Amino acid sequence: MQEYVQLRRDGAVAIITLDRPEKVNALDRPMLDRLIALLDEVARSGTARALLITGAGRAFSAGQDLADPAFRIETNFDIAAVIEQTYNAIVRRLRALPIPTIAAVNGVAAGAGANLALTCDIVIAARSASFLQAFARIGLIPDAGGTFMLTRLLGEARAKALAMLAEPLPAETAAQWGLIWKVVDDAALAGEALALAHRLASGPTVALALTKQAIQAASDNGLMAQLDLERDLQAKAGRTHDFAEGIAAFLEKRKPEFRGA
Ligand code: LHQ
Repeated sequence: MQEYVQLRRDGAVAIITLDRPEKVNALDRPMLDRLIALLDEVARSGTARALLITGAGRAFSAGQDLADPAFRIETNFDIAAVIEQTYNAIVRRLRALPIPTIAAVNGVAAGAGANLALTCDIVIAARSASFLQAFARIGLIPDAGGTFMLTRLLGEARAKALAMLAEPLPAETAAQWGLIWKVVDDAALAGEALALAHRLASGPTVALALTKQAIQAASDNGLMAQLDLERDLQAKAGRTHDFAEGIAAFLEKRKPEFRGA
């Protein structure tokens, strides 16, 4: 059976490709289930030190496959259950994964496809890419964490307009607005994203995981709680080999060799 989501390894980098280009990588239930299984595999392996997610062909993902037989309005399917079992499960995994996640947005990212990209820690996009909160076009609200990410990253004014108007946001504007990390020329995207993933994969993995945890917690915490958390997580970082290596390398004026522990 053809798999529409692929996982491969490039050294310490795990690469997940949404690979259904003829349907602009629209996500049907088997793809979503496989994506969950692959995220679990990456987490379980314990050897991947960065995860790169991208799309095959001209799009990143068109979001939910609206033609999926498992998604038929007339069967009165349980939309809440579907969301919990698929998109919410994916967002929870991406946020909890203790390695940096990078989305390389190669083309349009629509609906839940956009919001899965925005859930990644670092989003790098091709200049021709765009982000489309398509939900209002079909009478839905942004899901897959969209209302959270848009509001936290952009503020209510832009979040509401993007969600209610459902107009595509060009990648360059997304970068100017702080929705994503950066834009590169289309031809450079794959190379730059992989280089970024390798750079992160050779970093102090434990410190990066703790950084991710602290920054995500900052959305919910006040300053006092965040100071407590930073203290506790820094204590953990301070017990790693990579911290000792980082200090030694600095004093010896050489590049550190982090081993991710
Ligand atoms: C598609 C799709 C698609 C199926 C293109 N489905 N076939 C979660 C769970 C529970 C409830 C519901 O919601 C969710 C989350 C969601 O994600 S809801 C939002 C779903 N996504 C959309 O509404 C986006 C729909 N797609 C589009 O707006 C456009 O296709 C975009 C802007 C993504 C790309 O436009 P184009 O570059 O012009 O490509 P196209 O429209 O020609 O699409 C190419 C083919 O892919 C075409 O098939 P065909 O057989 O005619 O060549 C499309 O029908 C198919 N396709 N999106 N979501």
